[in-house]
Amino acid sequence: MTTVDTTTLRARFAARLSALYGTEVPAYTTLVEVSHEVNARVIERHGADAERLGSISRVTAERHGAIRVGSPAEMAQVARVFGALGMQPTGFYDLRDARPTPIPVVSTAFRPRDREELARNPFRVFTSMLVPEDRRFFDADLEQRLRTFLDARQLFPDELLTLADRAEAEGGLDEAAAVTFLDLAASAFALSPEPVDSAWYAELERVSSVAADIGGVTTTHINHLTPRVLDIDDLYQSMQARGIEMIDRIQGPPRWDGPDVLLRQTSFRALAEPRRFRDPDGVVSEGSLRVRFGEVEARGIALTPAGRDLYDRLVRTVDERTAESGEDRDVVAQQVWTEHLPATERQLCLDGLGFFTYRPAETLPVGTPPRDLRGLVAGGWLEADPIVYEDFLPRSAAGIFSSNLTGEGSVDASQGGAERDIDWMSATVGRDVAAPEDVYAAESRTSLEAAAATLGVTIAE
Ligand code: OOG
Ligand code: NI
Repeated sequence: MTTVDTTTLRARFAARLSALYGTEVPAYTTLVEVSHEVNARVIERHGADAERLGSISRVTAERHGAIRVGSPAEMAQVARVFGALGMQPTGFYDLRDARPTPIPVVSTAFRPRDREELARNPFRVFTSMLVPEDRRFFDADLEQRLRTFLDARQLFPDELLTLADRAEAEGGLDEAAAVTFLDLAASAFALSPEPVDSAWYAELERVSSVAADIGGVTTTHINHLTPRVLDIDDLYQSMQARGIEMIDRIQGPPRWDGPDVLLRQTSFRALAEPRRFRDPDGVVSEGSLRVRFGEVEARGIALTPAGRDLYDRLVRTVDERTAESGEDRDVVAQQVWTEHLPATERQLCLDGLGFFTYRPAETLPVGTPPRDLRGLVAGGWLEADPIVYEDFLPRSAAGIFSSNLTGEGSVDASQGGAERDIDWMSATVGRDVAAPEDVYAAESRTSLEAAAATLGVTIAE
């Protein structure tokens, strides 16, 4: 019996979700088409250089999904489904203190962590869960009713979870079981035709439309599925040229002449989708909800903690200068970047701001190699290859959530919030939630140790 291994399962699942989402949100198909055109143009312009942060086959298949669940029990089940696909919880994001609009969720991203696995298929899913215990959003009575509602629903059928556990334990499934697993998994994320209880949905919507999207219905669904492009400015213009109205800017770092870092994202709001509603008198009527998205992203180099601190400082500087001068944010950001960030990838590496892997240079200099990383790179002993940023940005995530809101919601800042952090998330999913910077640092260190061993040096730092 042929075994469908973890990697193949993940690739097939990503392709299934993409096909499903395309039938649900037709503008997504346009977005994918335009992304392919943009990527082909970049490859034509820059050749092999364009693939420095990922091969064209990886980038073409690359997607991130966003889903939302309601409770720790549901989160733990999601972890099992993604565990079967080789996707591990990575990073912790608390959107409850997002500005300008707090969102009552905390999140992690399920993704492969291993470089080779990422190269084969980098599918990742930003997964958020409600915090009904947070008094800033939900009073005791609403919390109680919300939890009762969430406890009564089942997002993932038992058969799916059993197959997921088997796939994870055995590193794959035979073809027949794989087909069943993929069918069940994809349909768990499809939009349900079940009528929405309109009074319950509206009550939650008064708190937050994200709360209603999660806790107002008995199923979950993909909120968006995001392709990756090699030139997001070209993509933005090309979509507008096709008559699709984009949000007013690209989020994250600006376009500039230096190295791309972290993540740039932009999106359009999907059209309202027909949904059925059940009114308090039991009558079912046709209505619509507008909660889904077309998002697209371009990825850059992962930043070290020092690089990330600098990034956060630059973002604040851009905020301040934009507020003071009234100039366009993108123009200001480009100036600030040019003033403070190294203009080359090599300098980003030498300044310890970006994460890189290292390998011995093809032609080594003569003499004795120095014993420090900087000296080895500067002296031409080591070649540095950038590590691509595989995670998310809290501020952009908050932006995506907010552009999704139908109303302002209501937050009572005088109330205490429930404590949530990465350790709480680890306990909830029953797996270690890794901090992204630790994953990048380990990869960088491993490559450096191997390269140093080849050169016969012991790094002194
Ligand atoms: C998730 C928003 C975060 C991103 O790309 O930053 C996100 C959501 O809307 O559920 O997907
Ligand atoms: Ni997203």
